[in-house]
Amino acid sequence: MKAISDALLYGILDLGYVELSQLEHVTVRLLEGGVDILQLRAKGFDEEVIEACARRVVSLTEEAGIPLILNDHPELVPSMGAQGAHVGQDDFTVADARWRAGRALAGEVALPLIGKSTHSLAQALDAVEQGADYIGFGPLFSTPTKPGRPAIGLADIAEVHSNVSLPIFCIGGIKRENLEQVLDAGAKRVVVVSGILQAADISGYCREIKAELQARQSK
Ligand code: TZP
Ligand code: MG
Repeated sequence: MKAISDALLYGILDLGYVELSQLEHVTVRLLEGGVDILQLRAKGFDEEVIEACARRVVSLTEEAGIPLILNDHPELVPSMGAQGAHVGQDDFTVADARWRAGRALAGEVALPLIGKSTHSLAQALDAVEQGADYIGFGPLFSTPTKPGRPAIGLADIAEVHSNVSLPIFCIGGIKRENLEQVLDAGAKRVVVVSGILQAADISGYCREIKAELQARQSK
């Protein structure tokens, strides 16, 4: 299983953009495109639907050797065979999410990954204190994927990277067209949702972003 420290491109299977009937098809395209970690994000869907979706996707991510993260539902992590959960500022604390996600199944000790959304340097430092495994940092740009959440801009990206040694995934309105600007501001890893999911060629779009992230890393 790929380590979070090796992840550059974080993909999200967001049911706001992906039809339920297309779940496997889109997952395969994302995996072909080289996403290093995949989150299932199903805002407003019932737990039963989320469970059913996770079941459909987990064998694909497992085969690709990348972690599957559930948005908002840490308690489903063990039964779904997912690798972790992602929580927002208004959700569970990291410790609570970890406890819910880590309940042992049949005597096995699970080691869930817990990610936290952060919208400022102060929140990023707090997520470190809370023991998060990685953070999301954004939204850099305003985005219809996260309505009502104001853009934080690019100015704090360098500072958060100087002060936080956890993997930091910049997020929010990132597209192929503005990736260079985001990387110039100091980002190393990104989450791209609508840019990827609305692309005509999902795997090609991912591959281009991944290549740019890798090229920067080796500079
Ligand atoms: N959290 C902060 S911005 C965002 C989330 C979930 C949405 C990012 O989506 P997109 O479509 O890449 O702007
Ligand atoms: Mg949440």
